[in-house]
Amino acid sequence: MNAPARDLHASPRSDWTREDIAALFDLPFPELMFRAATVHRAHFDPAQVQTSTLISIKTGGCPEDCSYCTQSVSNPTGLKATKLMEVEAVLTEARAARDAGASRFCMGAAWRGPKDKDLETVCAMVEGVKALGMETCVTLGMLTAPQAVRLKQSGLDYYNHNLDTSPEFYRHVITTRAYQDRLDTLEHVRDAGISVCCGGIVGMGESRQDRVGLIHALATLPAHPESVPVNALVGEDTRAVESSAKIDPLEFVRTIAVARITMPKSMVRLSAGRQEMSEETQALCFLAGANSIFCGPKLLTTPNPLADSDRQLFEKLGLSPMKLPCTA
Ligand code: SAM
Ligand code: DTB
Ligand code: SF4
Repeated sequence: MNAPARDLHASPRSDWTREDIAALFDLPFPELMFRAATVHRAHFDPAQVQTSTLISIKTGGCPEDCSYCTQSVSNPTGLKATKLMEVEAVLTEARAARDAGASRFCMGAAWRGPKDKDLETVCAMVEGVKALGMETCVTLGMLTAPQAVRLKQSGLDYYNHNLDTSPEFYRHVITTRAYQDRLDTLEHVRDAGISVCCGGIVGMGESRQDRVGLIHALATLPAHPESVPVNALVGEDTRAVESSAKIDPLEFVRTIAVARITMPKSMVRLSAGRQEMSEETQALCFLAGANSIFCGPKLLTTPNPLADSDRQLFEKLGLSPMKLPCTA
């Protein structure tokens, strides 16, 4: 076992090397799970799982060519493009999500980046959702520094912007924006004082080395993202789905475990892909240190487990929804 265990109470490291991370991925599964579960317990109650609800406030017709995305015009999925929702309609959905137990409401728009006029509408949504007592998160594509400051003024808690994959594999996934563009947006968000939600997708035909590269890029950011969503590729009729085999469930669990060990204080979110996952795989993800999920029947455009089946799963596993305020 080449990956040395670290002092659990040391402050989170930002100097991980690719070799360190590859060595973690290579650990025998029981050792990897033990280490991840130990790190998880040092910072969180492993029986508590934070729940967020997603809503697509502007769907489809996106000019970016992300090969995995059902909302890109480069993937003719037949998805109907919509206009930006009205503020009141969004608040009605937020109330329902809160009453169903979600502590965070995440609003996603299929944009390359927001126009300033649309940003004002999103800011009104953020203010309204905050007034309901929920945490807020938005994902609107690339942001300029002043746009990030404007979102902060509206009270936004989190901005989701993913690195998606390793720097090397990135060009196989998206050509209309660069990895550096993503890093720039993350810097604007962090500088504005908004918490960062940043992760990626696995199962797009990338290699183990690319998964190592993704975790390395996340764990060596100037500060670890407060939330790290790990998505398994979902959807139909996209170029990524057509050209890649499904990720092996145990490799997905390993990715969660390595994210937990390298970013010990972050919320690690078991994100897209739960609908296709067995209860056993989800249980292994929670053992590996995942402590957040999306709840509700839909992600942005694709299905997610129904509230009842998540309730049953939580009951079987003795898990409970994390109470606000959570630590991230
Ligand atoms: N347009 C914005 C952007 O790209 O930042 C916001 C929305 S986008 C849907 C947010 C993230 O969701 C993507 O970066 C990607 O990591 C994830 N995602 C999108 N489509 C996915 C899919 N089909 N399967 C898994 N994850 C997906
Ligand atoms: C993230 O990393 N995963 C969520 C959220 N951030 C916005 C999105 C998942 C989208 C899955 C595909 C869909 O439903 O369109
Ligand atoms: Fe557009 Fe975001 Fe989808 Fe890329 S991931 S096509 S930027 S909505």
